[in-house]
Amino acid sequence: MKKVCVMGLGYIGLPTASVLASNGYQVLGVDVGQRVVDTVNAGNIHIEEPGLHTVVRAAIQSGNLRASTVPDKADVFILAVPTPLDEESKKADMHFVREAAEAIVPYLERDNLVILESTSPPGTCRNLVAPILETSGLKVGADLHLAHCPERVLPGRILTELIQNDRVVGGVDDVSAARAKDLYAAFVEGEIFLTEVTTAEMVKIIENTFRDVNIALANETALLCEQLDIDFWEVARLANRHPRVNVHRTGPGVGGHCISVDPWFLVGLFPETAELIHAARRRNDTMPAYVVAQTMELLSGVTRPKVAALGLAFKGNVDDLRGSPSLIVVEQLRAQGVEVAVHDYFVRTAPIELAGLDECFTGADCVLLLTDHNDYKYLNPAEVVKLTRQRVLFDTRNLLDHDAWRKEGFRVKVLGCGKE
Ligand code: SAJ
Repeated sequence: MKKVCVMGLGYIGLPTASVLASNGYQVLGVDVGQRVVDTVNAGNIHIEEPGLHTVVRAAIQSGNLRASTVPDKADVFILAVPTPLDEESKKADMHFVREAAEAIVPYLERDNLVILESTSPPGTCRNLVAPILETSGLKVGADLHLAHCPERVLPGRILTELIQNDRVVGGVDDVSAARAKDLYAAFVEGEIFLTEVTTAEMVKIIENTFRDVNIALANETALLCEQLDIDFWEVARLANRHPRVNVHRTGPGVGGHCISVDPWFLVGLFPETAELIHAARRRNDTMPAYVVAQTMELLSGVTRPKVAALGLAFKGNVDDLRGSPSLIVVEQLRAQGVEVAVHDYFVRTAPIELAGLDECFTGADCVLLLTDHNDYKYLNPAEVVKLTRQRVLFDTRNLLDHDAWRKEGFRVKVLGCGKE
């Protein structure tokens, strides 16, 4: 039986550790948090993810999964620690990767395989991880194997996507890539593609950068359409009839912990060259303030205005608040003296107080739709109108049935539409 040591028991490390354990590997999960270790050893979980509790409990009961704060000798080491963005420098904060790599050095033996799963700036395996591993006296590529296998799973669907998604595996040499493929082949049903290590790092970053740049183009197009007094959504719908065009959706900004973060890793490495990527990031980051300015315009002349903000999560149908543009919009409106009541169908705990729908609408001068949770489509404007003070709707996601709201006397503003 092969021994695997997984460094980091978060959103990626814990599911990976428990899936490997349920496929017959003997897995030690390592985390710096004693509470995390105790929780996992008791067969419980410290993060929300559908199906994860069952897999972890089974893995612990089988005896194949154990958690600890210290690593141990193993055949394979997987680094699955966070790589956050340093908000000051806008560069990747690599201290978790550095510390995890340093922590396994005393346990490394000839022929071990080390895999970096964390999304990292291209060059990390060769320039940061390999030199740390070589302080063991073993040479990467000769005595040790090193590969990058970036995670690509969507929170909420992690266990399914961990198994079904295709994987890209990049090795410092062919043997490293082949050895890493053998490990993932134990549970991955998608295709596994082998490549060179820095290429694999770039693949992951460019997937999310591609999306960010396309969303920036949609946002900029929406601003242009507003100036032209035309409708962005009509422009996008018709342009997308072209077989090679896919205009993305405009919105109040780009949130989450991936798309709004990863492009900075390239800008941080190559500030001179990554001009387009930087400009796209800046464009997307202007959107919350633009929505605030438009809302203030809709509220002009209103004394002691109140806004009913719908949706706090960073995107529809999830409870995740990380990097949510809705939070920025709410904070900026409040900073301008607007009373904002916030509703969300999914979010349970938030840094700001949440309200029920009725409480939210009562006395509101503007209904501001920020997150495209599907359930908002079923709001009945004939009921909403009984509670609000003024009949104004600002839909930043083009989600609602605008004719139905207009029928109840609402003035309807849609982000990207010049004409109301
Ligand atoms: N958004 C728009 N307009 C669009 C699409 C998205 O404004 O047309 C906004 C969303 O509202 C949200 C943000 O962008 O605020 C990001 O949402 P998303 O659904 O595009 O992406 P994430 O962050 O949930 O997950 C992404 C995925 N990557 C790609 O689609 C290339 C996922 O597959 C990755 O696993 C994940 O990043 C990750 O972990 O890197």
